[in-house]
Amino acid sequence: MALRGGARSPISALMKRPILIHPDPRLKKVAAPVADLSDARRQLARDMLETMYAAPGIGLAAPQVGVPERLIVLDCVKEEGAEPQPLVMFNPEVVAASDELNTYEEGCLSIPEQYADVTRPAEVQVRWIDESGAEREEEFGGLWATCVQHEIDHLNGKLFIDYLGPMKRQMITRKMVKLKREKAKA
Ligand code: K1U
Ligand code: ZN
Repeated sequence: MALRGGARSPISALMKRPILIHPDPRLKKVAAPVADLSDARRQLARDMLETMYAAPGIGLAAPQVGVPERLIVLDCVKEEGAEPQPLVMFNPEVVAASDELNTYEEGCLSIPEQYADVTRPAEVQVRWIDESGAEREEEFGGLWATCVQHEIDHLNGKLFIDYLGPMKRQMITRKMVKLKREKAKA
């Protein structure tokens, strides 16, 4: 008899996953390309969206939940009551970037409560595989462009603080070490 909601059922509950906090060696590794879209990977993508919305955040990359694979999720719709626009991207890559730059005050769910200005291309063309296995390509601007670049950086072991000077980066890292020590004690 098939077990409803059991281990082999496609119906499984969404699970919020713990987010790794910097410094952590798993956040510094280059993630591996995704070779095939298994049910487990689709479930991971749904869990990541659940984790991102709950945080709350506008993006999340698989290495942030301890999975070293090239998968990101994002939804940059911030207005209260607006229709959500979740995007799931397997193996995302920037195929073109504008010369025009944009500076945005970035945050990171792996570096809580720290923000800094980062300058990146204002528009990017991104190619990825969606959750149905189809190849997609789209141009992003504004916050979407900033966020998708921030998330792809996570897949390459790069954090937004790597764009800052050594003094500022070290100061933020020390704060995070202290935060993790306090969390471990609590
Ligand atoms: O990758 C992450 O750590 C998520 C990060 C994405 C991001 C934020 C800002 C610029 C670029 C990329 C976040 O979502 S931090 C939280 C955040 O920015 C936010 C949270 C609630 C509402 C609006 C924004
Ligand atoms: Zn981040």
